[in-house]
Amino acid sequence: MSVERTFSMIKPDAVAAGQAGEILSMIEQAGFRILGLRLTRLTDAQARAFYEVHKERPFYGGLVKFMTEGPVIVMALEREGAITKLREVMGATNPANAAEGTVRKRFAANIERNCIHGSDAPETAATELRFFFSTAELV
Ligand code: 3AN
Repeated sequence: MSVERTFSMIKPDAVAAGQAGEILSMIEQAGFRILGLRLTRLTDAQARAFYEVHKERPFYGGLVKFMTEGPVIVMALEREGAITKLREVMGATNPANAAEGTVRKRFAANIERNCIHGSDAPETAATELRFFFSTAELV
């Protein structure tokens, strides 16, 4: 397995509930190095662009509304096999199906308000990292 980078975002539900510290701690304890981290609030246009792949899905409007309701924390992360490992730490999209000890099992309310985002493939990781971070700021 090679060292790779992935993108993650702590979503508005978890930031508002004061769960960001515990989620970050779970990420660090899983061996990730934090290369970049910022609190920001997505605009409607940013949320629409970020989730463009879901634009035909019935939940798209609700998802955009949720993702813009409050601040998020965006992160650039690095470790061996980062993309797969982060998805393990996150747990299944629907928290009802998430394994014990995962972020979504511990904190997520439902399939939409599910606390955390993580890139699902190398191409999306590269695109999503570029969406939020410049190469120069990732050290
Ligand atoms: P993941 O975040 O696990 O990669 P995706 O990419 O299928 O899952 O979905 C992106 C986001 O869209 C999810 N994190 C969740 O907030 C929302 N979402 C996915 N499926 C549904 C659904 N059936 N109903 C409502 N929201 C959904």
